[in-house]
Amino acid sequence: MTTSAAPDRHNKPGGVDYDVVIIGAGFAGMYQLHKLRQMGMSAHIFETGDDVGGTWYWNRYPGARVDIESMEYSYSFDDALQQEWRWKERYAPQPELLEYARHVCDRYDLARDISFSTRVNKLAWDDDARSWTVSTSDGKSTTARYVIAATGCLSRPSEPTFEGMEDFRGEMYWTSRYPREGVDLSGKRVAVIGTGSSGIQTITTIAPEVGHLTVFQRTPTFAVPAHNTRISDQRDAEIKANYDEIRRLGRETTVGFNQPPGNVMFADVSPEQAREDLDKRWARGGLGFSFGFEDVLFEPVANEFVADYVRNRIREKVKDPQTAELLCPTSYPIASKRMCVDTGYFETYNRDNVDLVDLQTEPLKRITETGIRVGSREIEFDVIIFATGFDAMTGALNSMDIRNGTQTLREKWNHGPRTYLGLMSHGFPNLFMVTGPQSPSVLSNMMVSIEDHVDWISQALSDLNASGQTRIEPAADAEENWVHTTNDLANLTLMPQANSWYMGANIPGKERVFMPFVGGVDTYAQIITGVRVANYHGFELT
Ligand code: NA7
Repeated sequence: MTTSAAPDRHNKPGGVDYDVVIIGAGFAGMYQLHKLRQMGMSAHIFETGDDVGGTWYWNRYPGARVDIESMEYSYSFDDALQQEWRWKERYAPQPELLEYARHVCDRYDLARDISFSTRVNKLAWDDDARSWTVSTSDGKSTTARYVIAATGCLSRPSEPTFEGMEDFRGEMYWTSRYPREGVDLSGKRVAVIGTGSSGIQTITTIAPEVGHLTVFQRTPTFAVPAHNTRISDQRDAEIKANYDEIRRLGRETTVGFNQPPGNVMFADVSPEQAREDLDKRWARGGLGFSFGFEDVLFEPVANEFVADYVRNRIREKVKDPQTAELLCPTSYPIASKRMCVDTGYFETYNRDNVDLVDLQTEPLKRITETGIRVGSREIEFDVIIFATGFDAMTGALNSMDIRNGTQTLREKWNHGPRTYLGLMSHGFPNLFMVTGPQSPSVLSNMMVSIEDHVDWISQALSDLNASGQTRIEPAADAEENWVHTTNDLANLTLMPQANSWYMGANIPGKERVFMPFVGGVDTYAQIITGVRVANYHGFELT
């Protein structure tokens, strides 16, 4: 599926080429296309990559794996699809996720409406024609009544420049753009910069293969064991027999996936009971670990107790006490940065061929012809792997030149994103975002948030069509209220205390503002449904 379909211009009576242009053929864009087709609307996807899959197309680094259980990190919109697809592992690796994306693409015959290897550079709104002109990297432009940005929350890599990079004579790779044919690292001296999810998965996977591995850590990470395993036929059958119920229960949580029941306040249990609960969650593994106490993200004492529990686990795993202390996060509340799910990450530092460099005590000075200079020493490398993360949530949208005639979206969002419900932004009519900033998105099982948004947007378009209306835009005051609501909710929690990508703090110069909606997917789903039922309250439909 590496062909690039030429857009089939529909030249609809309204004067536009398509009812809808969708940007991105990841999980959001694919479902959106399928849904619009079912509604009888003409739609076309432009996708930068030469295949579907989004995140799972780009992130091919060693050990790349999802951190929500695959049986829940998958589409629920079609029972036949979820019954027929057989996930092999509790946490699917990247190749399996990409295979799933391709299967979905084939199953619903999506590729005929996708232009691959075609990046959207510019969007220009024409209020008289009530259409968007979409300019793409092939030099063409296409018009559409509506545009849906399914551009992903972690799709714009952050590639910090280090002095001297251009001098390095070895090989350099970025986890978010890792070569699809892989890299032979055997026997080589390898550096990994960054210890977020991508870094720790890469480190754990390549350590046994490389000659020597040096990890450059700026901030240590809280990681919970995945306890990854193959999914037995029995387990698969059990889940599939109860899939509807499992999906429903997942949607009724704040995070969009099932986890052991919590609903207790830390203050209401004894330290022994608290420890017992954490032991159980640790033994179960996965991101559900941090949801034992309802107040863990609100109450510093509760948070510190859970953080201390994890630090002690790290100390148990890492033999060298000095290295163990360096790996223990102390500078931010637990779960205020995205937690990682690991498979033997901390134990990797017990290997003779793995070293840790703490960039807080030995700052990274520059990259040289032969390696990296930190503190007062230079370490030689054959390969440097950058696992430095993403310009999250707003990066992909701001990388396009989106104009409404008087302003660009980038200018409007200069001091942080401004949206109504994370779905649209005032001044930019007929432009929807799937899992946009100020929606739950990255704080949830993305598949649930994607389906919720695609369903809402599709229903809105269907209602507009039915009433003969062709323009939708959030009102300025509704947007203002939502921006305040999302900020106020975030400020109730400990989350803004961390220098996280949720806060934009990983990008120099980016406005420090908490971007996702912290109120939970369950509450959020009720809000957007309520808005729709109340005749699109806060939106202006004309
Ligand atoms: P993350 O979680 O943003 O991790 C990036 C890592 O790179 C993190 O440890 C950063 O340290 C580090 N980093 C970034 N810039 C630098 C510079 N200039 N110098 C040294 N170290 C740096 O991205 P991932 O790709 O790992 O994971 C993203 C999400 O994907 C993850 O949360 C899951 O949802 C899946 P910092 O912490 O900023 O000090």
